[in-house]
Amino acid sequence: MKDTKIAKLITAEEKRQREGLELIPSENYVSRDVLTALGSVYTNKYSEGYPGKRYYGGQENTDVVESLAIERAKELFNGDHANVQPHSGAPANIAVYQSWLNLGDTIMAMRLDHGGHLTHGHPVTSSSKAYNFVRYGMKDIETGEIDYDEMRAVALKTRPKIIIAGFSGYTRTLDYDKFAAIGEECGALLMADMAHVAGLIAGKAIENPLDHGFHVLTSTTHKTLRGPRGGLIVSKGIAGNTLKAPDKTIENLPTLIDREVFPGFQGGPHMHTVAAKAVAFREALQPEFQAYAKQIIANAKRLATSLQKKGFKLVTNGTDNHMILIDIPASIKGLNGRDAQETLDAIGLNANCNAIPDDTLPPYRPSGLRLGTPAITTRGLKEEHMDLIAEWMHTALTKHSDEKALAELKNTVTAFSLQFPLPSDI
Ligand code: DSN
Repeated sequence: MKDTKIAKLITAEEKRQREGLELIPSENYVSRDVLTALGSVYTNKYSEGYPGKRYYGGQENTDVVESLAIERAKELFNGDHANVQPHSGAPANIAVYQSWLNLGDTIMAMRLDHGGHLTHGHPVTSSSKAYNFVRYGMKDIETGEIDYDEMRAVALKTRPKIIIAGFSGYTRTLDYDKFAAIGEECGALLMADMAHVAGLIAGKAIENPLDHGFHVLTSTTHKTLRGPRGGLIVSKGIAGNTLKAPDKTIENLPTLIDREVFPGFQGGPHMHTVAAKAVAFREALQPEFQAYAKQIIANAKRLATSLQKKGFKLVTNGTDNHMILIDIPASIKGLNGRDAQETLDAIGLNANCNAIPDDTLPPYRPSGLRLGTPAITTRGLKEEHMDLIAEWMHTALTKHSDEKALAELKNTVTAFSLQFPLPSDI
């Protein structure tokens, strides 16, 4: 590479990733094939429109690439239709909102302080200004159980047009049948924002909302799903002519969504990313992906138990998925989530600070530390390694001002991590 500054920074980032362990639950390590597709000449091509209906010429290859990505996504998630063009999860969510709602309509989503995502109506986002958000949340923070009775009561009173199941900071299982029953009773579109758990669904380690009465799934493609950074929408319904505005019916969802992604919200798709999504979807269709998905959960459960044995207080007292949320002030006196993140960064364990329910600390220095096992599972770590990670975390956080102890731990983590190559190195 002629740009030596950037070349050095790529090498430095490869080293950082090889010598540490990625515990941020929304990150992963992609295969060499995904990187090859991302770095391909498809980045040179404009492809506004959809396969067979483009606004530029020269689409004989892009049409096949996008069609493969669509067919593989449908197969992975048991959908009637897939749109693989959203640039990420936020555009995917906005495209669904805009395809189904009028300005001012009501959406029901998880309380943000109980794990709901920014795009589910956080006051700082544009969707919060366009739509009216109502909430459901946990009945009991100790178990994480959702208060479905209250959810139903609020839904019947406010009549949301969309109910969203999904989160970026929740560690328990959602009961999709209960969501579907409430949605049916109040006539709402059922949308699952599965960004965090898409790989667990694709790997059949947890239930697929589309098999439980949901109408549409949105996702990113780079978390548990282990593809390039990007977005995805899979729905029920029948695709029709995108040039004509159809009635807002469930059957017409594919057409409504396609029109809203392009030209409604985005311009040209990023075809190099679409090619990399197709590669990742093929990988997720292989039997070994199911073993990976199950191992993510087994690792998360073991890590949760190991951390509890070391005295860490976990929000909901455990996990059913890939994610763990630690209440840091309740675990280590005098530390908050950001202190913990920075201390662990120093020894090569990367996690991220996160708010906990009813957090009294501000978002930049919240009480929680969010961990996840997708990336370390990709790397090949198993249950027994979780005990080591819990041990290192405990030592680092209890000796957080002991530079010598942290330097020794950094060496230990580096030596350990180098035994598990990145998939792109294999
Ligand atoms: N930023 C993602 C996460 O870390 O959960 C969600 O968009």
